Amino acid sequence: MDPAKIREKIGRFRILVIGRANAGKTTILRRVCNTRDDPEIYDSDGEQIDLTVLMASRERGLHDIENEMVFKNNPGFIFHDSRGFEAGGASEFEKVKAFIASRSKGMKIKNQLHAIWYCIPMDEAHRSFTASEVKFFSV
Ligand SMILES: Nc1nc2c(ncn2[C@@H]2O[C@H](COP(=O)(O)OP(=O)(O)OP(=O)(O)O)[C@@H](O)[C@H]2O)c(=O)[nH]1
Ligand SMILES: [Mg+2]
Repeated sequence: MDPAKIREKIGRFRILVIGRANAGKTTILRRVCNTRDDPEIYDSDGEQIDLTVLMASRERGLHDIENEMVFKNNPGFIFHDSRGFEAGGASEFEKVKAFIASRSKGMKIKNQLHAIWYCIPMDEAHRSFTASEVKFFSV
């Protein structure tokens, strides 16, 4: 299929970003989207989540993998943010796996994941992947 047609069908490019807390995920996304703004967060029903609310809700809003993160100046990209597997251990890993599986089942290409970015801070790049991460890549 013609790439321009695929682009038309996809509408917005959907990317899952995985990396431990403080890995620099949001910084990279800002750079990619060429903005200094904070992202806007939408739940899976498309309702905007108010990030001026309590800190605990803000944390949940920003790091719930189901939520969509969009920078206002660059709405062509939708990001799903996961804190990687250190933050929640096995349960976070299962959540990410389930999310990827459910997104791959959808018939509509616009709801599928178009890319997965795994962020590894360069000062940790020498660390080899753990068994669970290797398993993740083979799913
Ligand atoms: N030295 C250095 N610091 C960075 C780099 N990228 C980001 N930082 C800093 O690292 C801190 C965390 O960056 P974020 O982009 O918020 O990281 P994050 O992965 O989104 O963090 P969480 O959302 O909490 O999981 C910030 O203080 C950034 O300024 C980098 O390439 N080098
Ligand atoms: Mg972040």
